[in-house]
Amino acid sequence: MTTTTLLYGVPSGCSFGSIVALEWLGLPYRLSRIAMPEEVTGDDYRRLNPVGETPTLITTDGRAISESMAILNHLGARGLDTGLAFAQGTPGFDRLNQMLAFLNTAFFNAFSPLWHALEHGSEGVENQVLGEYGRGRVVRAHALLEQLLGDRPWLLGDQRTLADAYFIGIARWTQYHDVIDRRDYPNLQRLFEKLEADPAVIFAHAVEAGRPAVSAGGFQGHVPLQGVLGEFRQAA
Ligand SMILES: N[C@@H](CCC(=O)N[C@@H](CS)C(=O)NCC(=O)O)C(=O)O
Repeated sequence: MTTTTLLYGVPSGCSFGSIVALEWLGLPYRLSRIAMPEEVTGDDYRRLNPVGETPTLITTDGRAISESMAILNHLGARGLDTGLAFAQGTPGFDRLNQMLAFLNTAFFNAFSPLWHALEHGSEGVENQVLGEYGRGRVVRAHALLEQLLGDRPWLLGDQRTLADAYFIGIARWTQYHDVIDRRDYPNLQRLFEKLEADPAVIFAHAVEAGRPAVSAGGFQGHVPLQGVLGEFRQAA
């Protein structure tokens, strides 16, 4: 039996949502900090996740799971009593999975052209085309999500779920890409502000920034990648 360990990416990885989820669920867990793009694309990290992306979760029985949706569904199944997730085969599960899938595809991918332009230092026409294409996709994704949320308190309605945890890790990317003013989407702005004031979100920001962080959940400290690899080999 190992302790659940989340390998999260800095700066500003989508793994942020999995940190918030772990805090909300109150499960005991450790974190392992992975620098992007250097460490995440290295041979050591790829032993855990051949795709070379964060997040990766090491489960209590020593398995490595990657892809945020798979990780969130795995964690959710371990905390059904919290109401943050639902049992597979129930309408709640389908609704949560549908929302996670929207966030993981339409919302997440809308930013891809903008990340590409920023990370590859695109210039001239290439930069302009990627910028306009990305802006259009981010606007559309925000408009759709604004409609899906409506005037309800959380993405799935009255109840906070892991979809809200995942949302906040992606929504904050507009700080890198100045393509929308979230105040044009008042429902999303309201949700964003509420989540930014949440102790688990404040904790995740502090962790990413390398500041002292106060866990309201079951955080048991950091472990270096080499430590995770050693344990992973032992469990295999
Ligand atoms: N489909 C994956 C996408 C994961 C992904 O793209 N992760 C990014 C950070 S948000 C990453 O690790 N990028 C590697 C890099 O920047 O080199 C998921 O949902 O977990």
